[in-house]
Amino acid sequence: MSAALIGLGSNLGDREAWFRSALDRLDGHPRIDVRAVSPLYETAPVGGPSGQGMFLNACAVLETTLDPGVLLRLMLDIERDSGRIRTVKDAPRTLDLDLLLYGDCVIDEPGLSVPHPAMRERPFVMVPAAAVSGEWRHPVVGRTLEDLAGVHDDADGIVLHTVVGWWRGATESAG
Ligand code: PH2
Ligand code: MG
Ligand code: MG
Repeated sequence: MSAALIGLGSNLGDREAWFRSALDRLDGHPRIDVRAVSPLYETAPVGGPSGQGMFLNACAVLETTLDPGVLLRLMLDIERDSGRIRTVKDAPRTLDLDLLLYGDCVIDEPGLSVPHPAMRERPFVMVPAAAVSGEWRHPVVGRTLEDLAGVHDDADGIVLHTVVGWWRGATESAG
């Protein structure tokens, strides 16, 4: 069993419903358990075309026996089945699922970079990541997610949206 941290983002359609169905599908997989989910945060869009809607963002901790490449392919399938259409970079999307961390693995392959290379610079990732798994150490920089999120404590445009009960009541931190 390995622990994986994933990021969820949506700014099109019923954002919360995309998150719920994605987590249901991951948790329903025989080789994946969803262990913990962060609160939902409403966040201002960073980059991409102007005029796009506000995002919901969250993070979840999975336990899985799938290797990272297989897990990522499943996540991309779920995005596609949620109506995600890839147009320009950072276009509005129904569902974005990013593989942020996989145990303490460091992977740099075409199409698979773990830790996710942009995660530390993005408060809309680090605030929910620290909330769900603050003690997890980033394997490249060796600092905890809580510590790394602290850099963004004054982050503008990150607003707590739903704290408890948005996915089967799972709100416990995985530690
Ligand atoms: N994702 C991006 C680009 N910009 N901004 C917010 N607020 N939330 C996101 O999830 C997001 C973004 C690329 O994946
Ligand atoms: Mg993303
Ligand atoms: Mg993505």
